[in-house]
Amino acid sequence: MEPCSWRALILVFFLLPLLTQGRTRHYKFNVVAKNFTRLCSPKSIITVNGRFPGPTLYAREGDTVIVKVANHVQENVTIHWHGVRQLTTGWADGPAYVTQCPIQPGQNYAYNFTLTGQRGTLLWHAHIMWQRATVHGAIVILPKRGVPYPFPAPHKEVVLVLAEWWKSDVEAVINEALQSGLGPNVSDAHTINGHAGPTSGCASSARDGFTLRVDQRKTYLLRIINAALNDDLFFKVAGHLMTVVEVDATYTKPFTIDTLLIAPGQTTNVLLTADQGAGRYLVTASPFMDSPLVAVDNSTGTATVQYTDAVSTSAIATTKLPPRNSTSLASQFIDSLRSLNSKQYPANVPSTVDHSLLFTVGLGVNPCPACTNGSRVVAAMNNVTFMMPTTALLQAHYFNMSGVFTNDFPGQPLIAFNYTGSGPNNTQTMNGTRLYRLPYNASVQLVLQDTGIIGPESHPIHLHGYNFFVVGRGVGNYDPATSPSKFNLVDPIERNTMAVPAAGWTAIRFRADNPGVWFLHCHFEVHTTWGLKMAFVVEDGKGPNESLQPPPKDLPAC
Ligand SMILES: *[C@@H]1O[C@H](CO)[C@@H](O)[C@H](O)[C@H]1NC(C)=O
Ligand SMILES: *[C@@H]1O[C@H](CO)[C@@H](O)[C@H](O)[C@H]1NC(C)=O
Ligand SMILES: *[C@@H]1O[C@H](CO)[C@@H](O)[C@H](O)[C@H]1NC(C)=O
Ligand SMILES: *[C@@H]1O[C@H](CO)[C@@H](O)[C@H](O)[C@H]1NC(C)=O
Ligand SMILES: *[C@@H]1O[C@H](CO)[C@@H](O)[C@H](O)[C@H]1NC(C)=O
Ligand SMILES: *[C@@H]1O[C@H](CO)[C@@H](O)[C@H](O)[C@H]1NC(C)=O
Ligand SMILES: *[C@@H]1O[C@H](CO)[C@@H](O)[C@H](O)[C@H]1NC(C)=O
Ligand SMILES: *[C@@H]1O[C@H](CO)[C@@H](O)[C@H](O)[C@H]1NC(C)=O
Ligand SMILES: *[C@@H]1O[C@H](CO)[C@@H](O)[C@H](O)[C@H]1NC(C)=O
Ligand SMILES: *[C@@H]1O[C@H](CO)[C@@H](O)[C@H](O)[C@H]1NC(C)=O
Ligand SMILES: *[C@@H]1O[C@H](CO)[C@@H](O)[C@H](O)[C@H]1NC(C)=O
Ligand SMILES: *[C@@H]1O[C@H](CO)[C@@H](O)[C@H](O)[C@H]1NC(C)=O
Ligand SMILES: [Cu+2]
Repeated sequence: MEPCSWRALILVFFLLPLLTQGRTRHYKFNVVAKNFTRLCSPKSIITVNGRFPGPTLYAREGDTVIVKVANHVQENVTIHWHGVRQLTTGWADGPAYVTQCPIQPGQNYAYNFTLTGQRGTLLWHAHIMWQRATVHGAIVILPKRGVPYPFPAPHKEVVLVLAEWWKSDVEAVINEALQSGLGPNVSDAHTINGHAGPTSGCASSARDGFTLRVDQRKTYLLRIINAALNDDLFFKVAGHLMTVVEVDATYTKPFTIDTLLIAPGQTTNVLLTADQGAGRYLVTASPFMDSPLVAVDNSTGTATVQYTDAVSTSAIATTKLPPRNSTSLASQFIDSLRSLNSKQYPANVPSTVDHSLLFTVGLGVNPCPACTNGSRVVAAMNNVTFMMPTTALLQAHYFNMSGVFTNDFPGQPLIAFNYTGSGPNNTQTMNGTRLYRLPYNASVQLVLQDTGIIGPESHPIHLHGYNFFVVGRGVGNYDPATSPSKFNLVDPIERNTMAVPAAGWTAIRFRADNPGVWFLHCHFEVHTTWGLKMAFVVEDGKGPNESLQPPPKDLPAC
């Protein structure tokens, strides 16, 4: 053979696959305690590498990521890569007792996964107890090398992590609530990149706060993440509009707004052009809560957009905060979201449905003689308050262990009632570790229906291992006879976390093409703790790459 053909062969069989397959990125996450003094009431917090928020994980679509997590604290730890599909690698997903036993003090575990078919912003966070309050950070997945964004290239990219800060230890907060049977204390501050901002009452100094420096007329890509535990947040930049281009690592049809809404676990990428006069502009993160019964942290987290030519002592331009109960503003934002649905990034919405499910989501009240009111607030899906097992569900599934879970999670409510009305007189729930089984590649339609038990409330529901399409949404009770006629099966938004509206419903569709055990839960941590969670078991397929991989050798044991 001619030497040049050899070279061509080397290119085709060796170099090209290397270029397109993506590289392997190694990260080391040391979970350590840190005395944190920047915010009000200095305290010891659990962090990754001593940082709050934690380090940003950068990769490209197609890359394999290996994160070695070493637990140097006294608590059990797990890390979840929120929104990463984890195709056949459920062992690396992270929720404690769902896909793995915890990494115990002194132990290590290497999370090993490949970023397939996703690009954009996601987040990682601890997935055990309330640890994710301080153990979280961004995941930035850049497009494959040479592939442009489907929007004008920004001058710079900036990660903005929104979170909640408690003066007390967070585990003490939830433990106190579990003892009393009542709701936990609300947080004391909202933060932006680990700062509460000068006006928050929770800052270390009058000059505290994250500052985003911008050049006039330049455009910035803001990668906004809501890492808060229990609060939906409105986000604004005084005097500026934002163009939404991506949510949960899927591209959207661009639309322009002055206020965006972001629920815990969601991410939103926006383009912001510095098109105002040189100056300083306030950035705000303030709560959205349209259920009057629910206590919420009313504080506003703030940051500053500062033009390079602005005088750093100049007055800051402020903005009118959205009312915390503004359902209309929230709905307007959610209704504006559409998948990009281009030739390159199509919306592959399942057009037929094999499993049509309706799950109620909401609260309940169970007897508790030792509690303050003789009862405790719990939460449930289809009236099942999920009990965490002491063996990981994925292990139990893979090794055919009996006695850990049952396969009888109800696909429909066992008792139908006026879900958004004053509700059943009996508000008790049942305990269970019940899962719902799906054959490989089944197409699923799931309607999540809020209940008015105790009071209606919005719930940001997150599905692990999948993206889903939000095909419909409405107020009141879902009506199988009339509601589907309004579904959008063309360009619905594709994401991994979406809010079920208070006293309303949301319908999602997905194809069960990822074998494993996948957690579905409210991303308000208080509701997850109370039992608003369940899991799907997705069986293996018959073809190559359609089976769950064997567990890694260093998978922690219980
Ligand atoms: C935090 O401060 C306390 C009291 O000063 C000290 O005992 C502890 O060792 C410090 N912890 C860390 C992780 O630095
Ligand atoms: C990560 O997973 C891949 C594919 O499953 C495997 O080939 C590789 O050896 C793993 N790497 C480590 C460090 O475990
Ligand atoms: C919760 O708030 C109450 C009332 O302010 C306070 O007495 C209690 O100590 C707080 N609990 C924790 C764990 O911070
Ligand atoms: C927050 O604001 C609402 C509405 O103004 C009010 O009803 C509520 O009591 C406030 N909550 C707290 C914890 O301050
Ligand atoms: C929102 O709360 C304010 C009081 O804080 C109240 O006047 C207003 O009616 C509420 N709006 C809605 C839509 O509930
Ligand atoms: C618990 O009791 C208090 C008064 O003791 C009452 O205000 C509150 O509504 C009760 N909460 C629930 C959830 O029953
Ligand atoms: C579990 O059961 C399935 C079906 O009976 C079988 O194919 C599989 O090999 C079993 N797995 C283990 C680890 O025993
Ligand atoms: C359900 O309850 C709501 C709120 O009370 C009420 O407006 C509605 O008419 C009820 N629906 C039915 C079918 O009874
Ligand atoms: C609840 O109890 C009331 C009073 O006993 C009764 O009128 C009503 O029909 C009951 N509602 C339901 C949904 O059972
Ligand atoms: C929920 O389960 C409890 C306990 O089994 C039962 O008493 C109650 O009627 C059920 N409620 C609904 C709405 O299914
Ligand atoms: C349900 O589980 C809780 C928490 O483990 C327990 O306190 C309660 O007694 C259980 N309820 C029933 C009806 O088994
Ligand atoms: C840590 O996890 C192990 C394994 O599940 C469990 O036995 C132990 O009780 C946990 N420790 C704490 C402090 O929760
Ligand atoms: Cu919830």
